Amino acid sequence: MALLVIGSDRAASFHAMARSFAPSRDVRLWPEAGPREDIRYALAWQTPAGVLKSFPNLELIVSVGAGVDHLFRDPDLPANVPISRYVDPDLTGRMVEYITLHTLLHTRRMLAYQTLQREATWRYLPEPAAHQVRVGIMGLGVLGAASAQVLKALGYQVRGWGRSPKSVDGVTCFAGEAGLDPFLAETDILAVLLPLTADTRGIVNRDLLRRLSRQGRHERLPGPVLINAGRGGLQVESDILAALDAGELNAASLDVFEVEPLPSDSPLWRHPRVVITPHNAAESTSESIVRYCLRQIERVEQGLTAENIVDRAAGY
Ligand code: NDP
Ligand code: OXD
Repeated sequence: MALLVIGSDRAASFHAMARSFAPSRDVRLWPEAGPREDIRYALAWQTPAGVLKSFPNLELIVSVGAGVDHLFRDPDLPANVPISRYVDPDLTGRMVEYITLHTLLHTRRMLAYQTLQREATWRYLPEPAAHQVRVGIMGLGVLGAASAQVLKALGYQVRGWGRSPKSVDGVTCFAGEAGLDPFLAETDILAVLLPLTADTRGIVNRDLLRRLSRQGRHERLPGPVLINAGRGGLQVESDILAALDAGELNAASLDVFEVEPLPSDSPLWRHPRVVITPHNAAESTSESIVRYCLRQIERVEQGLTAENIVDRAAGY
């Protein structure tokens, strides 16, 4: 009944913590897996292709991340083993902070104030009140819905878009292909919290950015803003740069990139209206991840289903 920790740069620390939190449990660290048939559970992130399939008694994969696109890169990912993705209030809270911080940063014109500060210029800039700004959240799941509630409490007009119809208190909800255009047309600040799947890859492209609201382009909010904390594969970076330079997009806060770490020669680093963070919008602590994993294993051993099971067909 061993747990294997595999495929994360924090694997050694997960392994040590799991052993200390559950001293009676057999916890192994890849590649020291021991006899393959012993492995029942895996705590995994970017696993080498084909390895998980080689454990004949694997019963549960726990994803180190809330997103599971990294696991699906393995073409031999065992099809019949459930995947529990990491969902935790600590991670959710951090993402809510990130989305709120960057929404406020752009509506309160902080990039422009930083430029004025560098020039020692004392000047008032027109700023919209929260109630004048429409924030559209693409991906109204665990993280999107929690962010929506806090933005709503700050007074923003909040819209959300997802795959299936939703009802979220105080949020105007749109769904599916048919809902995308009306959603974008009412969005001044687009916050992207989608998973990366076959359907969402490259969705944040020039065409989509052009469909954002044009009403937001008045002196208090000079143009639409993009915040992406979902996955880099959702965005087309050359299109974001072109949209910024063409005035179709006023600014962007990006936490995730097509290639990570973001290469030092990417023009995004030096763009005056782009804020870059190194994929840490919602850092997940090792302790929370390990405790989550052990909880899921306990559930399985009690005959319960693990929580937050990934829908294989949908890819998230
Ligand atoms: P959830 O699975 O709870 O929510 C995903 C949302 O996206 C759902 O509302 C879902 O719709 C919607 N969605 C999925 N596919 C489509 C589609 N094709 N069209 C429209 N909507 C779609 O995920 P979380 O909120 O927990 O996490 C979202 C993502 O955030 C993760 O997948 C991960 O990539 C990223 N992330 C980034 C972090 C960072 O530090 N930058 C940290 C943690 C996560 P529906 O409601 O209908 O299912
Ligand atoms: C995640 C992440 O998916 O950190 O949890 O990106």
